[in-house]
Amino acid sequence: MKIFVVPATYNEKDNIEKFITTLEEAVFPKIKDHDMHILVADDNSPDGTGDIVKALMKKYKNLGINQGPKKGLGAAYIRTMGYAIDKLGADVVISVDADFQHDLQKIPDFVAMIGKGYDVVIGTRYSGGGSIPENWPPQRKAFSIVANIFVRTVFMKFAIHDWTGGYRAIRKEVFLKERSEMSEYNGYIFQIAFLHKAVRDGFKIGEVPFHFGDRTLGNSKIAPLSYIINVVTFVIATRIKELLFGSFGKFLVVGGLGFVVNFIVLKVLHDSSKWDPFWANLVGAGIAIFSNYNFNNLWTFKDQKISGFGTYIWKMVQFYATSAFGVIFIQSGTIFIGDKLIGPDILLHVGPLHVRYYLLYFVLGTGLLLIWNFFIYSKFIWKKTTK
Ligand SMILES: Nc1nc2c(ncn2[C@@H]2O[C@H](COP(=O)(O)OP(=O)(O)OP(=O)(O)O)[C@@H](O)[C@H]2O)c(=O)[nH]1
Ligand SMILES: [Mg+2]
Repeated sequence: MKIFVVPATYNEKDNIEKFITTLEEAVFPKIKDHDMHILVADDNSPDGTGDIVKALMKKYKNLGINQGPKKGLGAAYIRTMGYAIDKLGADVVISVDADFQHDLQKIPDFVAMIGKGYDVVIGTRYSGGGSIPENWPPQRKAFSIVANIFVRTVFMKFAIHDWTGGYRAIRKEVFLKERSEMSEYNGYIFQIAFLHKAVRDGFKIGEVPFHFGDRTLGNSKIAPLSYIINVVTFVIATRIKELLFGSFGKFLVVGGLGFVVNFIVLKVLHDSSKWDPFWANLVGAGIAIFSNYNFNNLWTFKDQKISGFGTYIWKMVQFYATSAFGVIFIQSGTIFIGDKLIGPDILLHVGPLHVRYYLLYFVLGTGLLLIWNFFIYSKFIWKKTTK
């Protein structure tokens, strides 16, 4: 494979020469079966980093530089990885910091993992022997750890241990697939956004634990406060969009349709056919659950569509059972508990509105019911099977 190590540089004149010679003299000789290159992603560093690289290019023929205006770390990676893949025939690109915080001796491990069939290999500081610098002040350590736990939890992707790091090997196919969606993530948020899309698209992610060193030369470019704000906003906004436009949003639409079906059947049977409202509603609810089951199967969870008549019937029985359980124990149960503990008849004055408490229990109970149903549907009835 043709592999390009792509260090991002902005004013790294103190580090870049040693960085390149380390790769060329102490790392690449250990990788026998692949064609190794370096393409520096430099944003016209005013300190002359580019000139140092150009001087070294006379000595190392597998060394190149891709320069452009400073638009942030993500933009630099997209530009330079894109150049390596589009113009220079790279099969794999490896992003790495140029300040020696990423242990270069791990590059053979990244390459080996790609060789084993992983599409993206991430360097991880938080699992299996990885670590962050001992001498970091406690608040920086805490932020780094908490930020990763936060991302893993909000995305519900616990198997990935390092979302924010920048040490990664990426197969060309992944880059080409995700590139068009990456243009808005210019800064450090690029790391989280790219990985999130690769995971979403089912690419196989591997991990290489490493010790994250401290910067000893040159200056840090990261602005901690704006970075924290960006991470939180990106992760939460992405998750909400994913839920609303993803399966949770569809589940709500299907449920809303079920509600309408229930209502119409109740009304028709009661008004026109003079049924007792209890029985009319029972039939309406039964038909609504049937409609929910089928629309969820065909639309909400279509990627896990149930097929085969036996499974279809068996899962439908489970669906009716969990729906009934939810209505009886969770929705009605909430009303029951509220009623017993607080009472149904207290009037709440919200501006011109006079709401009785039992209606609040109903709203709360329905909210809990939705969460229960979605949980059971996505984790059991239409459980995702791994590739
Ligand atoms: N091309 C380019 N490189 C950048 C830019 N910002 C940062 N870098 C490089 O990206 C790498 C990571 O940036 P750092 O400033 O080291 O960030 P950090 O590692 O989180 O912070 P420290 O621990 O203080 O070093 C370094 O090699 C930087 O030179 C940018 O806007 N453009
Ligand atoms: Mg650094």
